[in-house]
Amino acid sequence: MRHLRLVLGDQLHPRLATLTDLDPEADTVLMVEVAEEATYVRHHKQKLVLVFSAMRHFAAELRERGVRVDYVELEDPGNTGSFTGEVARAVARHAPDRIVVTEAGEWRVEAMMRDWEEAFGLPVEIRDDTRFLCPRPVFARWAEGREALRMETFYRAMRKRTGFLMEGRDPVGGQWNFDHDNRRRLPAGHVVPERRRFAPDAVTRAVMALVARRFPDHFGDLDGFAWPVTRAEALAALRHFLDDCLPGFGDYQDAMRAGTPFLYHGLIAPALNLGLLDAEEVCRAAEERWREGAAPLNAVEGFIRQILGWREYVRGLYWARMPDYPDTNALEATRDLPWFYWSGETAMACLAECVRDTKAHAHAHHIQRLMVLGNFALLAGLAPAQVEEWFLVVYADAYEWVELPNVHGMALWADGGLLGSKPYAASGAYIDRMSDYCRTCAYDVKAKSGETACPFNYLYWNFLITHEERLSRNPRLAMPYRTLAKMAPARRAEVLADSARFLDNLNASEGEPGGERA
Ligand code: DLZ
Ligand code: SF4
Repeated sequence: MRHLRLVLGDQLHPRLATLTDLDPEADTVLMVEVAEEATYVRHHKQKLVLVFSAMRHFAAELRERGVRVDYVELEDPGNTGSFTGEVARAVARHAPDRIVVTEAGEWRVEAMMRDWEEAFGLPVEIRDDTRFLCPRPVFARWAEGREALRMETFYRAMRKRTGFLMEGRDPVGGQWNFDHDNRRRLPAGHVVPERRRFAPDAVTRAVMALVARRFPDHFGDLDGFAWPVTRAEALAALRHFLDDCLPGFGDYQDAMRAGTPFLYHGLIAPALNLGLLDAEEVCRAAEERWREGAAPLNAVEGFIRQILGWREYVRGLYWARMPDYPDTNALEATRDLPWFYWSGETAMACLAECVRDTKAHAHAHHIQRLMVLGNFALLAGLAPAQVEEWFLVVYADAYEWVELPNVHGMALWADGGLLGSKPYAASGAYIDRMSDYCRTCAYDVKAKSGETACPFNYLYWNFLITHEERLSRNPRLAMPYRTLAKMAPARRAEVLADSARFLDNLNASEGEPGGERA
C-alpha cells in the first residue's frame, strides 16, 4: 500500500495521527504552501512567516528521520494555490492507494477534505486529531441536551477525565478554581521577565523575504519576528514560561501595562496551535512544577484551566455548532469596524496600545483582547463578522476553531449566551483598575459625561440601555440593571446623547476629545 499523507500547516506534531503508521519505504508525506490559505483572510505578516517557516523546518526534520517528503513551496512552478489543487497534482505524481489526513482545525478545510474521495476516486482516511484532550464525539456527548454549554462544568469533567490536579475524585487544594486570586494589578516598578526571543535563522529569513515581497499589504510588522518555529525552540519557550513566568502568571494574569505586552504570559499558544507543543505535555509540565513546589496552585490551576478547560471547550463548541455558529447576531450589531483597529490611530490610549502591541508582535494577551479590543467592539455594536475576521487576521495563534467561539461567543455575545452567561461589558473603571493606560490618555476615566469623558463610561450604560429588554432579566447583570433603574431620566438622556455623538463620529473624526484626530 502506498499512502499519501498530507500534513497541514497547523499539524506540525511529531506524533500526529497522520504519521503514526508511516512506512518510509512506500509512503510520501505531502506538505504544501498555498496562496489560498495565506489570503482567505489577510493574515498578519508574522503569522505567515511563522506558519511557512515552521512547515519548512518540520519537513526538514521528517527528512532527517528518513521520511520521504514532497514539499511544495509557495513559488514553485505549477503551484495551483489550493489544497485541493495540490493534492490533485500530488496524486498524479505519486499514484497512491490511499490518502491519509488528520481532521482539520477549520470547518472550511475539512469540507474540502470530504470532497476528495469522490474527486480523486481514492479512499481518504480522516483521522481523529489526538493532540486534543477531548475528542470531538466526547464533547458532542457532553453537550447533548444542554441548553447552555458552560465551560466550568466542562472543565471539571475534563479534570476528572484526565486526572490533572486531582486527588482521587477531588480537586487538589479543595477547590476547582482559584480565579479570584488572579486579578492583581501590577505594582508600580514591578519588573517582569524578559520575553524569550528566537532569532530568525536562514530558513526564517528566507520566508521573511518571501512574505515581504508577496504580501506587502498585509497587516503587521515583520521586523522583530521572534516566535519559536521548531519543536526544540517551542520546548525552550515552554521551559522559559515554566521557570520564569508561571510562578507570577496567576497573580498578574489579568494585568496590563503600557509598553509591556508580554508580562507573565506563556507566549506558547502560537506553538501549541501549530502542533509544535501539545496540550497534554504542557499541562503535565505545569502540574509537575506545582508538585515540586516551584509554582503556586493558583498559577498552575489558572494555566491548566486555560488549556484543559477553555481551549478544549472552545474547540468542542466550534465543532458541535459549525457551520451555523457564526450566523447569529443576538445583539443585532451592525456598525463597521473602525479604521483604528488597523492603524492604532485613536486618542483612546488603551485601544491604541493594544493595537500597537498586536501590530508589532501578532500578539496581545487575553485581557487586552477581551476587555479592551473585544469590550469596545461589544459596546460600540461592531458587526460580529468584521470583528471576527480582524481577530483571525491579526494574532499568530488564531485559527477559526479557537478564534470564533472566543470572539463570537465570549467577547461579542453574538450567540445569545450559548457560551457565556453574560456579555463581558465593562466601563473605563475596569481598564483603569487593571492597567496604567488611563494615565496617558486624552480622555478622563473618572469623568462620566461630556466630550472628554472616557468613552467606555457612557458606552457601557448606553449598551445596557440599548439591550435592556434582552438583558435586564439576566441574573448576572442584576446589579448594573438595579443601578440603571435608579438613573435619573436626565442622566439617561445624557448617556444616550454622548454615545450617539461618539458613535456617529467613530469613523470620521473618531469622536476624539474636541473632535480632533489623534
Ligand atoms: C494558516 C496557514 C497558512 C497561512 N498557510 C498554509 C499553507 O500554505 N499550507 C498549509 O498546509 N497550511 C497553511 N495554514 C494553516 C491552514 O490554514 C490550517 O491548516 C487551517 O486553517 C486549519 O484547518
Ligand atoms: Fe481607555 Fe478610557 Fe482609560 Fe482612555 S480613559 S485609556 S479610553 S479606559
